[in-house]
Amino acid sequence: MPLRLDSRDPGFAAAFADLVDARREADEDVSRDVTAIIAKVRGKGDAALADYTQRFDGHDLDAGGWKVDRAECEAALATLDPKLREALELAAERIRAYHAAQRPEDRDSIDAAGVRMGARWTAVDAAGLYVPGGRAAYPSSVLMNAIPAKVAGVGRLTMVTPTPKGATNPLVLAAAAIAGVDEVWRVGGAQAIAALAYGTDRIAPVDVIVGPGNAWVAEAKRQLYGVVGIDMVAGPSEIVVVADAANDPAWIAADLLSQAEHDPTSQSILITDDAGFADKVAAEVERQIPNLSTAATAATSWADNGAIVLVGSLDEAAALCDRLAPEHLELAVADPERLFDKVRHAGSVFLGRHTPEAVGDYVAGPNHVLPTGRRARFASGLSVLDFMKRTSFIALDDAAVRAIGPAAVALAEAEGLPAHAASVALRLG
Ligand code: HSO
Ligand code: ZN
Repeated sequence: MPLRLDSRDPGFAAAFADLVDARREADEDVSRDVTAIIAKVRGKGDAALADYTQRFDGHDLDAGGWKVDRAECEAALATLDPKLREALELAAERIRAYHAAQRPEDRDSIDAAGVRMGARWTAVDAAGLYVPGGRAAYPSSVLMNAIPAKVAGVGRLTMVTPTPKGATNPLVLAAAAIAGVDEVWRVGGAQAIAALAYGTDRIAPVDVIVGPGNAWVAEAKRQLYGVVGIDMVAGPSEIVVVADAANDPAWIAADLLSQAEHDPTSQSILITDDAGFADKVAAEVERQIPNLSTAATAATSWADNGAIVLVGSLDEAAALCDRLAPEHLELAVADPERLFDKVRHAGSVFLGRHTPEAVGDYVAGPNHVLPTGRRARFASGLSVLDFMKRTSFIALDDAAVRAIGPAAVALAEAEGLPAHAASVALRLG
């Protein structure tokens, strides 16, 4: 049974605080293993990769192939069910269009003192995309990670993916072909992240690594942050649905289950102002679960981490949402704009009854890689900016250096840095 809270109950504040603070992220202590794996890949390169890949994935890289070549990706695309291909292409087009509008403007201006200054945005030279093996190998995530890199102007986009016993997911390869991934390597785990960061004889190093992965992959990204840039460390998926009684309970139940089915540690929360409606949604969830091929996962997630929060008025919902700072927030209410105006912390917001979160997972356009675990307080979804950096620039002429230089000299002297002072003072004549 999911947790049930009522904001009018005396114990609500404490119970809601517990819900906000509940940690769902596994504290697996993999850091020592990962440190050792990184050191070995850094020292022994491809030999270490071959060794780990044999051991962890049962794949012999030298015999079975290091790379999935371009032709294999193109073949996966060519043999795809046409309806699926169309769906992937529609998704890719919409994701591309949305992210193209994110490309930042350069700045270049001259102020009243005659100082020219500005900033120029450039893409990183190379990016690495991690794609997990097994159940979480989502083609949609390939599009969501790869397209912003390409739109940013990244020159080389390298994908790594474990191929247990040599098996690759054809949908993932087809998505890679559509997104314009330049190369695909059959390596995974922390060893693949280390290879991307430091490079090996075969795999050229990249500058930024993105993409979801298991605890080892996440820890490797954390440890290598600084050697390379990373997107963020993502936790289990989550959704908060704010719904009034005018909704169809079946729709709302399905929305809650759409994130519950991702992982047993995922979290789905319903906030509503109508107890009868809450009961109907809860009953619908139970009715729908057995029909899902993901029933076991969804049932565990809903029972262990799910919650229904009753409020006296939906006006209370915005503040509660901000406390949860959820990855996804659905506002299935008569006037979603009113609530949306008040919400400040959420990864992505889905407005109105006809906007299920799952459209955002696939085809709407905005990125589905979003901050989880309350990180929406300070972080944003993946964007083209994750693959770009800003170089500022300054240009002074004689008049401009005379206008602001003396203050620099004064500060340099105060900091006890005479060479700094001289380099400016000499230009003041
Ligand atoms: N909801 C997931 C993304 C995803 N859903 C991929 C389906 N496929 C991220 O929060
Ligand atoms: Zn999803």
